[in-house]
Amino acid sequence: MMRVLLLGGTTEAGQMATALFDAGIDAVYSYAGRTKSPVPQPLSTRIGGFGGVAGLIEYLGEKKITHVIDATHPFAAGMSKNAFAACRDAGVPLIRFERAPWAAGPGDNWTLVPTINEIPAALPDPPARVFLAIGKQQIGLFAAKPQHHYVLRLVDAPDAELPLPDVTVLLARGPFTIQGDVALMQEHAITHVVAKNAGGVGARAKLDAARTLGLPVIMANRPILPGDVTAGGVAEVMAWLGHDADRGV
Ligand code: 3Y8
Ligand code: NAP
Repeated sequence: MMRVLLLGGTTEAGQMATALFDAGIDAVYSYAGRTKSPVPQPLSTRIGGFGGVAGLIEYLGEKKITHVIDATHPFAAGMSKNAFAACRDAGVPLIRFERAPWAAGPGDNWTLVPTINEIPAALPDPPARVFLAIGKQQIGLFAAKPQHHYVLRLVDAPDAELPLPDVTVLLARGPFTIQGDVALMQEHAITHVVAKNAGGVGARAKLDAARTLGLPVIMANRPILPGDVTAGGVAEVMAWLGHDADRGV
């Protein structure tokens, strides 16, 4: 009997959840528990870590999971690596949902750096006004460049003092719009935009807004993830499960 574990936390995972639900497939949606009130999903939902690879192997056995879909964010490298190792050791088939990385187009002024760690060094020395749209997990890196005014966009209010002397915090959860991001950048007189190469649609607006305003973007490339069984879309994953998305069970 098929039972799917869907590792979520992205727009595409939400789309995957709807397809699984519509096909009547027994599936559970998994959030890490990073945000206070995650978007509800049509599937039964679990929240929180598994307890590393060993914890995930135990979960797969206990819940009799027959397939795992890794639809986590391209920067959720820890989860993807754990899922790969646990599924390999437990002999459970795994597919990773891979959204295409963004590529610069005409009018874009992007500086690509290998990882988030290299972003502060790519910022100018004279004081600038930087839109930091990378969430809050790596904010500490920017304490190396305290001279800038940072505008931070977070999902939840920070629970601790931010390590930046000159910062404005905006609370918002995506997906975002170009108009909204143009207005935000104008209102805060942004001179530089910082982003992760997340791909997908939910975080794309700020790049189009930056192009509209002729602003430079400093972007971190995504980590290399294990496993070569990947899918670029919901229908491909459903076919991998042996279900045609539009035919249902
Ligand atoms: C907890 C689930 C949906 C999913 C929506 C996508 C789109 C909007 C854009 C900006 C960039 C950022 C951040 C972002 C986006 C979608 C998607 C995406 C970027 C939620 C969610 C969870 C998270 C975790 C959160 C991280 C943070 C990253 C904010 C829910 C809303 C910056 C990534 O406060 C924290 O600790 C936040 C942590 C991981 C990155 C970071 O390092 O701080 N996402 N985001 C998931 C869980 O618990 O498992 O609350 O509903 C999901 C979404 N965030 O169904 O509509 O699919 O990417 N999320 C980035 O891309 O750079 C915001 O502001 O422009
Ligand atoms: P991460 O660094 O890759 O993973 C750290 C640990 O968090 C994992 O080892 C696991 O804990 C737990 N975890 C992560 N995703 C989980 C999930 N979907 N279900 C259950 N446990 C999970 O993760 P992250 O980058 O902090 O991302 C956390 C969540 O936010 C993910 O759902 C991801 O899709 C979403 N998200 C992340 C980003 C981003 O920029 N990183 C952007 C948008 C959405 P254990 O080891 O205890 O199992």
